[in-house]
Amino acid sequence: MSYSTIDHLMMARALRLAQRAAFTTRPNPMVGCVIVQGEDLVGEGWHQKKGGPHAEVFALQAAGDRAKGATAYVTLEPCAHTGSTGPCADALIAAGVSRVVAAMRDPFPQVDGAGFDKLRAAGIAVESGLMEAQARELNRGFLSRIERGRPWLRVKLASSLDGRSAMASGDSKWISGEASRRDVQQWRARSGALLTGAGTVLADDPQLTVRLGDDSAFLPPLRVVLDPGLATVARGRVREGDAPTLYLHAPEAKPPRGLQADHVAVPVNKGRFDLDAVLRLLATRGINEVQVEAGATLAGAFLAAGLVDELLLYIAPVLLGERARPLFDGLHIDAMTERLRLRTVDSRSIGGDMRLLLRPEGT
Ligand code: AOF
Ligand code: ZN
Repeated sequence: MSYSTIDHLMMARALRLAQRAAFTTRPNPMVGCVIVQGEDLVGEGWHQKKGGPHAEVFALQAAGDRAKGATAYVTLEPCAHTGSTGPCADALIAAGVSRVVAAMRDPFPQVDGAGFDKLRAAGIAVESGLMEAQARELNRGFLSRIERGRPWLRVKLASSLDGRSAMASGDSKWISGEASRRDVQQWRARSGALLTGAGTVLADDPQLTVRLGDDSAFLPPLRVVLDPGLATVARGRVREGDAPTLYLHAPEAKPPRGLQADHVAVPVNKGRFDLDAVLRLLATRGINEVQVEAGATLAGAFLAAGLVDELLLYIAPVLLGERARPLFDGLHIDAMTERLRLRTVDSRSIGGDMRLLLRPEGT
């Protein structure tokens, strides 16, 4: 399939529109739509929140009569199902659009090609795959949940230049600078869940809420605490603030009488949480992206289990010395041939720190 410059420009615009809802669409995907008549942009829109109109509906509304004979660019296959709104495929047909260009097929079981089929059956020219890599990147959380049955997993870490994550005492306040800590808030806001361990609750007492520092709208992420014995349910700021909290515990743990907090038992193997089961459980709750903000034990366990999709690493220009804690516990690598390779997806400086976004090879 060959696409024109206009095609590329319009899809790029639709992708940017989609991204406006990064903090608000969950668990739905981010979707943008641009409608073009000849070379004129006649309507555009994006899906803002679950339960609200889809991107195509806003764009068609804006275009009105000018949608007749136009091309619609959509970052995801138009839906074929009646969910919170009527099928977008039907709306595009009714508006008289003559060509639909999608970035990718929607793997959501109720759509999954049925939207394209509807459009084609109505005589509309349908093309899919324009800027697909960018569209997949945008919705990597949603796609992970639908295609793999588990959320996209990001581990956020702050380290010293010598790769240390905390002092031997557990003290880690603060390794990264203020600008880095502000930057983390953006990543929290796009996450469906922020996951930590009981050890971190006791050592750092994080609140795990989103503080963007402006009035941007966001959905508060679910705070998830892995606490085998439910030892922290009565303490910790993770219970405070305007966000839900979920405790995951070992099956044998006895919830204290009158425990109000949401809690679910998860299989534990040899004293360790079945992390795959943890992620599957979160997927059933509509979580697209999980951000782990914990210590070396949990970060190492997720990495050793092969469940990490990306590392968000802030490296501060400080040295903590050899008695400080490593970034990952439990990674036993003896030979160069066993080394865990990562690919640098993005690197930039934030304040005086370096920020790296890394993905294991093959992700
Ligand atoms: C589209 N355009 O803008 C979006 C689509 O909860 P509902 O009823 O809104 O349906 C959500 C599903 O619809 C979602 O899982 C995804 O498959 C699709 N999202 N489709 O045509 C849009 N947001
Ligand atoms: Zn739709």
